[in-house]
Amino acid sequence: MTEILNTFNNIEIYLFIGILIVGILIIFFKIKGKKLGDTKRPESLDLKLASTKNNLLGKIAEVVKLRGKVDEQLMDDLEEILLKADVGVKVSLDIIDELRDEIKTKKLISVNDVREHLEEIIRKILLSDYADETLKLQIPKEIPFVILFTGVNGVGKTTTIAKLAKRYVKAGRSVMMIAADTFRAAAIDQLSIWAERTGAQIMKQKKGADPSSVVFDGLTKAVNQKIDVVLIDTAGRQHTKVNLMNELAKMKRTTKKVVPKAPHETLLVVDATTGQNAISQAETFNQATDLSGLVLTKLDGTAKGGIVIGIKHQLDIPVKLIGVGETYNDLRDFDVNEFVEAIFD
Ligand SMILES: Nc1nc2c(ncn2[C@@H]2O[C@H](COP(=O)(O)OP(=O)(O)O)[C@@H](O)[C@H]2O)c(=O)[nH]1
Ligand SMILES: [Mg+2]
Repeated sequence: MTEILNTFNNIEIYLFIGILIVGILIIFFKIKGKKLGDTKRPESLDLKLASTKNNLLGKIAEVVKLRGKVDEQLMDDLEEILLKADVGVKVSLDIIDELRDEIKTKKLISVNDVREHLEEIIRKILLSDYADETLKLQIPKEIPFVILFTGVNGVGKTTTIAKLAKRYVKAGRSVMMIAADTFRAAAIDQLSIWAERTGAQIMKQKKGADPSSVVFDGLTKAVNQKIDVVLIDTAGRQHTKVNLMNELAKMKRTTKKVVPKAPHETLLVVDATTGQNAISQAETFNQATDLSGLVLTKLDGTAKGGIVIGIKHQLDIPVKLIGVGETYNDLRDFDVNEFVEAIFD
């Protein structure tokens, strides 16, 4: 009898231990799964651009439904949506003019047809504006590949440099950051931290040093050490705008003394959330220094992504990179087809 009881107890104990092990395994894999999730794949672009999509296509659909008929009021309402979404004045007018033409020639009477044509016009403009562009940053045969970053304070220059450094280091390239924003000590410190975190080298001097001399020393060292990619961080502010522009011009001349074809890219970083302000910054900087492209940051969570549609049309400077968040994964090459798909599909 006691033997039977003992066996019974043993079975219970084995069962208990078995359940315990299974439980521990489940918890272990759950925690492991969470850890893997931290280095998750980049989120899809349509999620990042959801606010823009709602603000543009969502509003267009709403107005079309509310209005219900094709008339002047509808045209005005649609134009207002484009302007409010920061598509830009010129391109908004062009889009509406073309829509009027199509309504006339194709005798459109249904509001849904009008909506479809409007979307098609926007899509066409974007695709044709970028038809001849090669946007991907290319490391030339002769290194170093030198990128000069410009832009006013707070737009995301330093963060973009960090993201790009990480991208190249991950791809096995050597990277040097040059701290040519010598206007603020904090800027030099911030860049140093990012260099350490990303595994890039850094060339820096003290606050107030001549930015061009930092650039000269950095590039000379980069050439000697056969560094693949050099990322130059510049100040967003000077005592006057003229000072700032002169300084940028001098820095450009200096890069050419060391690497004749440099800078291979002169990128202006602009903050998408500032809307039309970003366009006027691009105009000012482009007058002072030939820009090869734009980096449009903070497109995540802003409804002002319409700026992408207008900026190339208005200024003929292509968007080359977009910032859609604060992690390393959140700097993307701008791909017009992907953008169009994210907004329209
Ligand atoms: N949400 C979001 N924030 C960004 C992005 N790019 C930069 N930021 C933030 O913008 C702020 C200013 O960036 P910083 O690189 O210091 O600007 P800088 O003055 O131009 O060098 C920081 O808090 C960044 O984290 C982006 O693409 N999305
Ligand atoms: Mg900075």
